[in-house]
Formats: sequence, structure tokens, C-alpha cells
Amino acid sequence: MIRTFATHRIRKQEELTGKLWTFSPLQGEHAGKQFQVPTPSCWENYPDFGLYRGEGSYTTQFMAGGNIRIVCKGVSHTATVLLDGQRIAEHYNAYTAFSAVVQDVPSGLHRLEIIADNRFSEKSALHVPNDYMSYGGVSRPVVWEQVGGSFVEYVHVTPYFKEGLWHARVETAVQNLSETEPVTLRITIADEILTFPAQTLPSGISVHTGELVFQDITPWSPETPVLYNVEVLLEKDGQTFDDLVDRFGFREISIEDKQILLNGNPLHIRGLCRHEDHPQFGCALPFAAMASDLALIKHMGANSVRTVHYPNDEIFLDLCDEQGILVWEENHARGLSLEQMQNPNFERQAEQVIREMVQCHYNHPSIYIWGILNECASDTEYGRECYRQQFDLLRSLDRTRPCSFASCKSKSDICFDLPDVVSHNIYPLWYHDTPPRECLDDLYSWIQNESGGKGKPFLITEIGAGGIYGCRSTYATKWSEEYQAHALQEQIKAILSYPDCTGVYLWQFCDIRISEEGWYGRPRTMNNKGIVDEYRRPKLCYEIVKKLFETL
Ligand code: ADA
Repeated sequence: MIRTFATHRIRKQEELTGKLWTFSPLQGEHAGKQFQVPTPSCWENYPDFGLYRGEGSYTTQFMAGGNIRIVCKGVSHTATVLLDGQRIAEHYNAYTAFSAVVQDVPSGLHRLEIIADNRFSEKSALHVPNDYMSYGGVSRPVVWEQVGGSFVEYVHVTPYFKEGLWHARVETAVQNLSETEPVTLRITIADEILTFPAQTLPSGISVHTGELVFQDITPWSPETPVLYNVEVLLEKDGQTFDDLVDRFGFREISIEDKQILLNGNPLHIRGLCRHEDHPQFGCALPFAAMASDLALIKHMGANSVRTVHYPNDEIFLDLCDEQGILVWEENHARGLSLEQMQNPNFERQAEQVIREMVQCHYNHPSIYIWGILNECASDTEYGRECYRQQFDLLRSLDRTRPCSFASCKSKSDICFDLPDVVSHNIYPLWYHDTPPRECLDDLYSWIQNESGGKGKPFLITEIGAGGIYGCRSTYATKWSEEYQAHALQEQIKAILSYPDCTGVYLWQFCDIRISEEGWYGRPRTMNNKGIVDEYRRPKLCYEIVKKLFETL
């Protein structure tokens, strides 16, 4: 399952994951041995591989012939893909999808091998030892598709409301491998059809754009998350030979008077930061686990998720679209120092994540904002240049959503003039003892008067405190559930009653595993600030969060 709905009615698509593959580690004491493992998965969840850092080969076989397209939704964190022993793709980064087309494959049985590598090195600027785990494995689904001489690569829909009617600007790309005959392109949304007359396609990618107007539309909102299909068809000699179906919602995001508006209504964010992490599945959560995370998030009274600190599995975004949960989606980067940002691979790798994230997730109505570079060196000139470049790139790819970054640099930040929304992570009552209200006053008055961020919407993108599940204390000592509940209560109350604050994201939904490589010396080698623990068992703070989110 790669989405929660069918993306093709015409094009043949078959999932290759969702069954056992052969796994073989390339280094370490088990090098060369073979194991049957489920996919998608992380090898940290196989017996004997809980701490393995290295390369792992995953193989499977499938029947195919002709032009085939292999789509990998995510391999952690560097992938080499081979078909019948021939290298067909390389990809860096666990959290974005990639694909490869192989033409004229002889009909019969074929062997697909994906070598995943989760090692840290100079080559990897974004996956570094960190306060979350970089797992190894084929961590998201893989499919193969049968394509002809040309096929639909993507479709992006931009809805907008004008003169009392909803409109949609549509952009679709067709990849021409070998088509010489004229092709007709037809795009349908809510019974309205846009037809591009038969044309001979140039070789490679061609982009086609058009507009549609609608009479009777139900807009998407958190309360009424109504979704529409966009269907692109390719036809030749009166026959449809390829298609692509995606979903979107009619909604516009704008900024006015320090507020973020969805179809004109101000958003009040009560959100949770969520890592893709589970003790049994690593970052490869199956559908039911994702859906049950979302059920808990909703039950807690939250209306938004921040996908810390990377683009999420698209199935999770589909669920958010369907259930009206707003999403802050961010590119991959957490807490990189100036030296780490100066890694010669950093800018290229970060920009690639941005391109792939926006390309793939453009249509999700739940995504109301893009975030970049959480807590990186936004207090340095070099860092500022990276932030500037990445915001420019984001805006060149998507003008319809605001963008932001979560800072921790307080009054030394020199980048608040760059984003549309000013966002800050604060930890009063955890990393320092300043009362939350005082901390907010100090930060906000500086933002308004000195930072360059004056007049922009203001979000608190992290608050929290460590609480170890089951650690109870009469005196509410730090790390106890009592202390965590108390700290969150004070933090949430101060923020949600703060004028001019658009809302808050709690750090974090659940306890998560962090890198073993000497990072922070956190108890249990876990980040223990979850509202639920890693098994999703609620801590004392759960009911407090729920009450405050539902009433404030
Ligand atoms: C930061 C960071 C998170 C996490 C958190 C913490 O603000 O963005 O990834 O490390 O602090 O738990 O201290």
C-alpha cells in the first residue's frame, strides 16, 4: 500500500513490498548471511541487528517486461538500486521518494536488489548522529509500474477562490520515452474536463498547464475535510493508455494581520511534534500504527502535527488530509551546527529534500506550511545564506503556502526577516527556570522590536519536559511524570493565552529512540518528552494536555 487510495485505474502498478524479502548485511559478524525479512521495515527490528550500522542488501523477484518504472517511497538512508545486477538508481535521504525507468526489459522473472546504507560519514550531511534515530532498511513501500512510450509523471493542482467561484490551476508533466504518435491529454476534476488536443510530445519531460472553474464545491477545512480527485489521462487513437489520479482539497492559505488564515478563517494551532518512531517498527510504521497514532493525536484534542524533522510517509499525509489534521511539514535537518552546515554536501542534499518533498506532497490540503532547517545555525552569516537560499527555492516551487523555520537562537537569531511566519522552540521549566510568560514576553518583544520579524504570525514550535513513563514522585522531581505534567500545564497555559500567538506544538507525541553514537547521554538512549511513551501508553500529562487543548 503506497497511498490510501488508488492512484491508477489504467496503468498497471504492483506493490513489491508487503511481503518477505531476502536481507543480507554486507558488513559485521553476519556479513553474507541471508535472512527472510518483512518489508517495508528497519533492520534494527530484526534480532541481532538492533545496533547495526552498515550496508544491507534487500532482494526480491517479480515478473515483468517492457518499460518498467520502479518507485521507492523511502530507503534509509542511502540507496543503490539494481535490476538484474545493473545499477538503475542511487538516492540519498531516507524521507523522500525516488523512481527509475528501465526500458525494453525482456518479459520474465527479474531480480530487484536495494542496498541500503545507514552509516554516518562526511558524505551524509543531514543524517548525522542526532536526537532521533537514523534507521537502516527499505523503510517505505516499493512498487513497479508498467509504462508505455510516454506516461504521466505528476499533476499539481492549485485551487483558488475568485469572484465567488472556485478555480483550479492545473500543471501536469508527461515523460516521453519513445512516443512518436500524437497524444491527447485529458484532465478531469469534479466532472469538469480540460482537454489538450492531440500533439506530438517532445522527448523527455513536457509540462502542460490549464485552468478549470467550478460551480458547486465544498471547500476543505479541518471540520469538513472534503477531498476531490484529479485524474489525468493520456490517449492515443481513441484509447486511454496511461493515467494518474491524485487528490486535493479546495482551500487557500493566506497571512493577514499576524494571523494564518485558511479560507479566510484564522488558524489556532494545538499541535504535536511527531517523529516516525516505534519500538517494533523503527521508522517504518505500518498503516494501522500510523492511523492509531493519529487517533490518539485527535483524542488529545490536537488539530495539527509537525513532521519533525523530515518529510513523512505519504500514507500519514493521506490520513491527515482525510481527517482534517493540519500539517507543518519540514525538510530534513535538525540542530546542525555551523560546521555541519559547511559540509560541502549540505546545501545540495538539503535542497534535494526540498525539491522532492514539494514535488511529491504539493497536493495535500492538510499541509498548510513548509518548515526548513530546525534549530540550525540561524545566528551566523553563513547559516543565514543557507536559510535564504532554501526559502527562495521553496517559494520558487510553491507560492501557495507560507514557510517558516523553528529557531532556538532567541535574540541572536539573524534570520527572522526571511520566513513568512516566525517560529521558536522554548523550554522554560525544563532547560531553564524562567517562568513561561516571562520567557514569551521577552522573546516576543524582541521579535517585534529588533528582529526583522515584526508583524508576522508567531508560533511556538516546541515546548516540553522529560517524563519517564512510570517514574512517579511525591515531590514532582525532574524526569517524573508529575513534573512533566506540571511543566506542560504551565507552558501550554501561558502560550495559549498569549495574544498574537498562532499556537503551539508540543514536544513531542511519543518517546523516541535516539542515535547510540554518544548523543546527549539521554536516559534510556531515548528522548523521553513524549506525551505517550514509545508503546503509546499515556503519561500523567495526557489528560492535562487533552483538557487544555479542548478548552483553551
Ligand atoms: C530541540 C529539537 C528537538 C529535541 C528537543 C529536546 O528543540 O528541535 O529535536 O532535540 O530540542 O528534546 O531537547
